[in-house]
Amino acid sequence: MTYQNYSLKQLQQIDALYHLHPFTDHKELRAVGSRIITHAEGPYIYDSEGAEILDGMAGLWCVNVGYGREELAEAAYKQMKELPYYNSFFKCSTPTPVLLAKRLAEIAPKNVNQVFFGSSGSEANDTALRLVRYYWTLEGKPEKNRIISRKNAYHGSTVAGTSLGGMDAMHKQLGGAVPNIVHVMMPYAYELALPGESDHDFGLRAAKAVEDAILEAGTENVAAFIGEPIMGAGGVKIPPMSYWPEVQRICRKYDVLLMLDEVITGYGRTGEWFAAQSFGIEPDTITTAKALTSGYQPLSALLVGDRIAATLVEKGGEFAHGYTYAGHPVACAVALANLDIIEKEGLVERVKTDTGPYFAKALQERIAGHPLVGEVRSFGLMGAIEIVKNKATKERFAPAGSAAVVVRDHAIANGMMLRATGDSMILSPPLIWTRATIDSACDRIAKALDLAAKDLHKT
Ligand code: PXG
Repeated sequence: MTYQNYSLKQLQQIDALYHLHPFTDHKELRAVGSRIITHAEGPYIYDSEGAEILDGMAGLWCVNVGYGREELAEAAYKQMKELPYYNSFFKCSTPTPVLLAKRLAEIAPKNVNQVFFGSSGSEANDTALRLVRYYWTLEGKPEKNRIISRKNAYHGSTVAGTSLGGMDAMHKQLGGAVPNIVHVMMPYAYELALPGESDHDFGLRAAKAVEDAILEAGTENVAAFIGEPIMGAGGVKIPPMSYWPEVQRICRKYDVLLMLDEVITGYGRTGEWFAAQSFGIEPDTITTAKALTSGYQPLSALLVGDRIAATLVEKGGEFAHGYTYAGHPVACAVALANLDIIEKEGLVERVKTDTGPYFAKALQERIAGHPLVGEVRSFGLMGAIEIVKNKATKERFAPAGSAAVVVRDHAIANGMMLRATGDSMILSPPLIWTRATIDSACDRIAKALDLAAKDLHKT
């Protein structure tokens, strides 16, 4: 590897000179220098100073089978030698996307049987947006094109992704969103439930916000509702179990399509192949990416339900949309090998019956009682730790998000990679974590919380 001829300092200097990073304040980064991750194995990442860090984020919500999987490297190598690339346009196909599409149809909810490939979650959501609006045009209702989304949602960073998403900071920089997308409240009980309101009732009230938005726009104008089953980048916001079935009932009542963004929740994280199955719903589209290849290759798959697919096939003519790398043979080969690993090792079942419940219990017993922690929550192997100044009043430290960064920095220094989103500490580990890994993570997090408490009360 040629990078080994460079010192850490040199790599950081070159990084600062030439590399614009995503979601980054470049002046700030250049002042401190980037953390350079050089290799990884199993649940651990290693940086250029040799530190071993337990990766609580599975890369960026994606490395579900962990690092260092020979099978995936071999699948890519074999496919690259045989056929590194050919397109899926002009009535052509290659073997691996064909087989992957079938495999995805088999594990998806039963009403979902078609697949459109891309290279990223953002691209897949762009496809989804175009597809649902095209669907209603084909059905003779072109005015039915409004999309209802949620505040604080994350659906990617392209123009369509940002427009669908509900992140204020992103909208402010956009200079004009895709028209006719509105955002309603998110189902986050800890902050938004009324005093004395049960979780169940709060879930129904949050779903009612979707109904209100449909009625306000007029049902004849609403194409679809889009949501992450569990909001990820927005801070692992887990809805009450009453929410999704009620949203689905409302969508069906007003003939509004249901679009689920499972870029984070797909492929086992919630203890089912898809969170749609965890919440018992049958969406019209499911956006997936990330863990489809465990991040070893860039690949997304928009899973398309029978209702939309039937219209597209029967009446759609040429759908003038697609990407050069749609159905990339190497990425699809890696995805097939990745699904083999998940299946062979029973990782989805393990999250559901073993590590998921153990993770919830460990967070509750070992972390929730800490004076800095307002609440812990988890579903399968995704979780959050809410940082507060005052447990009883839920008062936060000022400025917003600053305390979580202090916790995160101590966590990383103590060998634990996790993410700070606002005042939430986020965990989304590889599905290979065992009970022992969860225990070790809790040790490191507890220590980081203690050190952060000292710092925060000093200031
Ligand atoms: N939808 C959801 C629900 C996502 O979480 C995307 C779409 C976009 O996927 P691509 O592959 O285009 O990035 C995502 C991506 C974070 C963070 O800070 C989260 C994502 C991406 C970058 C950062 O938690 N999620």
